Parts: sequence; C-alpha cells; structure tokens
Amino acid sequence: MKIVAADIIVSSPDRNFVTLKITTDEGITGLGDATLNGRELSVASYLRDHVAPLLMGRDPHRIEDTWQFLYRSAYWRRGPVTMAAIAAVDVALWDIKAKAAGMPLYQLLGGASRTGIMAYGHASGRDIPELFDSIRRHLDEGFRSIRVQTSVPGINAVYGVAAQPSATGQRYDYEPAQRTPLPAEEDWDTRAYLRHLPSVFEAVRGEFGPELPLLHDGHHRMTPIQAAKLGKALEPYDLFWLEDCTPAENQEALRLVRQHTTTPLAIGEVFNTVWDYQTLIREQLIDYVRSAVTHTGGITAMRKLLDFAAQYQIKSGIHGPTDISPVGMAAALHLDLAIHNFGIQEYMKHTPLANEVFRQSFTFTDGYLHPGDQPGLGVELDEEVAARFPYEPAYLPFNRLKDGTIHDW
Ligand code: KDG
Ligand code: MG
Repeated sequence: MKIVAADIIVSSPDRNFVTLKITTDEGITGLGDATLNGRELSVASYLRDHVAPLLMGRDPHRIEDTWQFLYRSAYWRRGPVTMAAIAAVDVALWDIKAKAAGMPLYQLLGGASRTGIMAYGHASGRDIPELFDSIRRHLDEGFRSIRVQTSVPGINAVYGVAAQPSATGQRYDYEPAQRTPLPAEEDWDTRAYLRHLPSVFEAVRGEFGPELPLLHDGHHRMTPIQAAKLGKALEPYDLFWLEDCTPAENQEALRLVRQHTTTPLAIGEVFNTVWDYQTLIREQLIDYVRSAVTHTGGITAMRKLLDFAAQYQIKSGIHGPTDISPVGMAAALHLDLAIHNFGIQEYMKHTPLANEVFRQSFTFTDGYLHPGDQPGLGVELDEEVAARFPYEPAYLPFNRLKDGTIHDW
C-alpha cells in the first residue's frame, strides 16, 4: 500500500478544527486531528507545506518509521506545532492500519483491558446554587465524575466557568476560545482564589456526599508554595485530582508541592513529549498524565509515555476538551481501552454541528465511554458539511493581575 494524498481540512463547526486525511492507492483513508487551539493555521501550514509532500509514496503501514522520520529528519524537535502535526499523521496511519486489518484500533493496541472508560465532565457556576445545578445536570447526563470550577468573589471572569449560554444556546458546552481577532483580557487574584476554593469544595461535598469523584483545574496559576497550601486545604474533600497547580515548565517545582500534600496531582495538557515528564515520572511527583494524544505525537508516542508512567504507578488522564476533535477523542478512547494504567478520561461533548461534520461511533453510557467496534478509529469526516464552515479567528483569553501584570491563566 502507498500514500497517494494528504489533505488538510480546516473547518469551524461552532469552533475551529484542523483535520488531516491521508488517502492510499488502495482507497483506504485515515483521519488525524491536528487542532491546536488558537494556533490552528500554523499546524495546517506545517502539514500542508512541509509534511504532506514527504508522505507521498510512503508505505502507510510503517508507522514507527514514519514517526521517527518526521521527528528526527526536521532537525528542529518538539514544540506544540511540530508534535500536533506528527500526531495527526500518526493517528491517521493507525486509522488506516486498523481499517486494513478490519478491526477497531484498540485491538491492534493489545485489545480491551476494560469494558468502559470512566469519563469526567465539566461543571461550573458563578455561585454555589449555579454550581449545584450544573453538577446535577451532569449527573443527569450520566457523568459519574465531575470537575468543579467556580467564580471567585472579586474576580470578574474566571477561565473554565461557563458564565453564559454558548453561541449554540447549550450552556453545557463551555467553549473558551472566543471568535474575536484578539484574545479577551480577564483578571486574576490568586490570594482571593485560595481563600475561596476550599469553601466551595466543602459545600459540594456537603451536598453530593463523599463518594462522587471530584476534580479541579488550577490552570498553572499558583507558585509551588501556593499550590502546596491549596493541596493541603483541599485534603478533607478527597479530590480525585488537582490539575496543573503550577506552571508546567518547571518540573522541580512539584517536589515542594508533593512534600506538603497528599491531594493527587495531574499535569501535562500543555506538554508535548515524554521529555517534559522525565523528572515528574521518575521521581513520582504526579499521579496522572494529562497530555492529549493529539498534542504529544499521537498514539505511538502516548503509548510509550504511558508505559513509562506505568512503571511508577502513574495513570492516564488524557486531555479531552472540545478543542480535541472527535477524531482526537476517538484516538484517546482506543488507547484508554487498551492500556493497563488507565485512570480517567476528560470528556466535553461536542456540539450537534461538530457531530454533523465528524460522524463518530463512540458511545457514552452511564458514565462510561467506549470507542465502538467499527474498523479503524470509527470516525468519518463529512467534507461537504465541513466546507460550509470556514475557519474563523478565535483565541483563548488571558489574565492580568490588578496592577496590570500578565499572569498565568
Ligand atoms: O485549549 C486549551 C483548553 O483545552 C484547556 O484550557 C482546557 O484546561 C483545560 C482542560 O483541562 O480541559
Ligand atoms: Mg486543564
């Protein structure tokens, strides 16, 4: 089999997605998700201008060789744009291989290690009553694990809190990338946040009881000592994890956090290679790996990363917000089902319009996801519908402190 075409499809059904479609001389096609929130066109160009020509004539079955070729031959290594592009190629090739084998992809990864994939949803509210409503809505939708984000008194807009109905009228589907030519400015005050958050978890535990797994995302906003303080303060509420407590670049920072708290820690949605985790995994400074399959070099690289983590009893918590397209989600689900050290999967449902563009076979039943049993990834792209929704500039917001200093958001 030979690769004869590699097309990059940029579309915007309620949000921007970049999809790679690889076609073979035998007519089998494979899809990869190359979406990088707010930098979509850079990955599209990297693929179209630099990677697609290299793929022509290659044997699509040689996945490891193609991965190494794209990683090593460019000379310039790592980085989100490069690794998102390599991931898209990798996932598309796995899709082709599994379709050629007539099997769902998870079978090629060793088969199912479980019957379903526990997923967590995103609840949020501007105050406690709104937060409780959001948690109840998620429980009604079948979620059995819930991420909790709230507004903070004195801060106007907190990232991760769905303050208003989205453009589609679906309050549930929080989409922080706004369709504006410039990123929106938000404000931040870490001391106010640290004072407020424990009381929110106390209220949630009081209302929903001790069993419901609860998660929280700190979004890189704290210093190590602040993160240590928060982790300690949240211990009575038994979190499933505290995510991204400090800026992720400084792996050593987690030593200090770890010394002070037994709250489980999850890190890595902005990481893109195993090297970003070296200290964190070897010194067992985290409990969950948060990388996206789509930003970390695809299934080939994520499998190696998670196998490395498994030696240290560290589990997966693969990134799955709406900026991971249904193609990227399907890739995550096949891996989740196959690996032994699965922890939990993030799941934000896509809008009906996005689901019209990406026809998917994965299911969500009673809190558990399953990738389905169609050959390959189980996702088809409707290019005609996609063409009706061209790219629109959209950016994530950013933070400034009260005195105007830019802060991690
Ligand atoms: O593109 C960035 C978002 O996907 C990210 O901010 C969402 O933090 C996030 C999460 O945990 O899903
Ligand atoms: Mg996060």
